[in-house]
Amino acid sequence: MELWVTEYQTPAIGFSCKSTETLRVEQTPFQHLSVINTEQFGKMLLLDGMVMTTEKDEFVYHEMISLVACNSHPQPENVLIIGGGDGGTLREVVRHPAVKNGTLVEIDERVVQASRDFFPSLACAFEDTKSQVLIEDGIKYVKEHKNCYDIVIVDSTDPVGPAVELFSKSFYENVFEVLKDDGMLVVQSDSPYYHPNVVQMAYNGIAGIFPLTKLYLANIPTYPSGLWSFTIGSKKYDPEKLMHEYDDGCRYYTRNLHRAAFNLPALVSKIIANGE
Ligand code: SPD
Repeated sequence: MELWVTEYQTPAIGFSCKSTETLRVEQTPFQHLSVINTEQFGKMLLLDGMVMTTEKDEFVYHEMISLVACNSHPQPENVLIIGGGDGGTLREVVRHPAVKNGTLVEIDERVVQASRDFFPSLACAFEDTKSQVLIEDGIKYVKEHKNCYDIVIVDSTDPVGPAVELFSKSFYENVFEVLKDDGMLVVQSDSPYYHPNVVQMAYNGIAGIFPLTKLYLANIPTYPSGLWSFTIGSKKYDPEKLMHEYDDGCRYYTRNLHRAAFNLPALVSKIIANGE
């Protein structure tokens, strides 16, 4: 019998994968977690029925959420990751030569454990000497720390369940405070095709606080519509301008793609200009 797993990306669109094996299904204290094996993308982690990462295309998201900021900040020494419990973003951050410390604050220990159990190529980051992994509420963490990070990366789920507040103005205000005077914030800001309202919410929330806000794009096959956005809020440096040219071993990110990713299709420019 064939087993197909579907993520309902909107009430009218589903993304289905043929599954060869169910590896884990559990309700954690925070969300529904599953790990399956798929014919097309290898192992896949889902939270609340949404695809978080897969073995075959994880590199796109993790390189793009990490390296754009790390290469555009002159001294990205201390980097804080909120969420990202699978470890993929941490892996990209700590391999950057200018980074001295990568701190991961993940609320759900079961996500970290699932990664340790099924995604060794992501979980390898947990053992890096530059890494620190804290099982804590990232929202509380940023309220309690001030002026200590060069970059904050919010590697959240989409704004449902525990991630809703990670898209709020008050959270962005606290992130502004946790950053040093020349710091940068990067968030994953959803699909311009399917969730333009989320793109706007993240962009406007950040632009209301940070002096410089820019959006960039990447193509991620397993995320809704394939076209995915990231938003950067910067206190000082222009995220389009390269201060480092580190792209060793990358499979998606290149220094040329860095610049290209900020060249937006007209429909996306219109969304962030609050058009329809
Ligand atoms: N639509 C899914 C967006 C998920 C973004 N975060 C994924 C976590 C991967 N480290």
